[in-house]
Amino acid sequence: VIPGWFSEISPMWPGEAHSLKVEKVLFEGKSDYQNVMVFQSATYGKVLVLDGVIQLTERDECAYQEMITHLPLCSIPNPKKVLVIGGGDGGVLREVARHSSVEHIDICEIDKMVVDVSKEFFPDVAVGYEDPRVKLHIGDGVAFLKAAPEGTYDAVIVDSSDPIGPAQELFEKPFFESVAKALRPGGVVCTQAESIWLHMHIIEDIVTNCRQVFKGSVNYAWTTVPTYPSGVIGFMLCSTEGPEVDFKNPVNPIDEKDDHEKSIGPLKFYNKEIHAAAFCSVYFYAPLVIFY
Ligand code: AAT
Repeated sequence: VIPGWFSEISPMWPGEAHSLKVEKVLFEGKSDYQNVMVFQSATYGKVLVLDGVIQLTERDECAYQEMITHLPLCSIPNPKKVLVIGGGDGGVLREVARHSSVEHIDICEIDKMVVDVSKEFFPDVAVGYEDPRVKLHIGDGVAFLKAAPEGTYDAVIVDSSDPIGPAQELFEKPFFESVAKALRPGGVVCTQAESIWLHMHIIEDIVTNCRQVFKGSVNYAWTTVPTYPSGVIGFMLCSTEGPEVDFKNPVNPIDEKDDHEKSIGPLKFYNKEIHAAAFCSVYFYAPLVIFY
């Protein structure tokens, strides 16, 4: 550990630790679920850390939040009802709000401290909560989905932390079964699905489970986020049986004319080329071929 630097050390990425220079620690707290920390970094703006793991930085959060949201929502026409699991910082809400067709957004975040801290330290992210379509539920996403009425949502976005800690069940088969039930026919889910460089075993399990549960399409996409472990993060995109969803060819572009009125600023990362590119396979890394 280098004094004055934050190093992200975890058994989920043994033998490596990305480090950021700390200018100032702004918040440290312990919620019922996890340790919560915010610091000002020298080069990535403010950083939100849960149990020692970086959840977002001001500089590169756009790459993650835009991709996890627009990969599913731009793949179906007229999404109306959207559910976000996790994502208490509000960044995914901000991105969902760009879609004018959306009428209602439920979010179920387990930890109220994440919501409060984001509102205090990350106003450009928590701005997502200002949209009147948003309804916040504080609770466990697993229980929320079990109780959700069948066939309700057009899209479910699982913006979850890593599977060590409160998010563990969000990576397991019973959870995917509840997601499938809560979706309408031809509805879509996008889940945070870890790194192709570090977590092939986790990804393989997710793919196996999703192939059994989701009877529409099952695809893996990935993008770059420099402050996530290995600088890469992936997403599992699946649809339920119903109108066919071709994730690689987005049918529902974002009308950026609307963004100004919603005061959420322009897109910084997502566009339709990067959407299609996110699904390309990495042939030099043999195990990835299983996806195609
Ligand atoms: N938006 C980018 C940051 C995240 S946030 C992940 C969120 O999931 C956290 O706020 C955490 O409190 C919440 N969470 C964890 N478990 C549950 C649960 N069971 N139900 C509801 N919410 C939950 C993602 C960071 C990815 C990190 C990659 N290394």
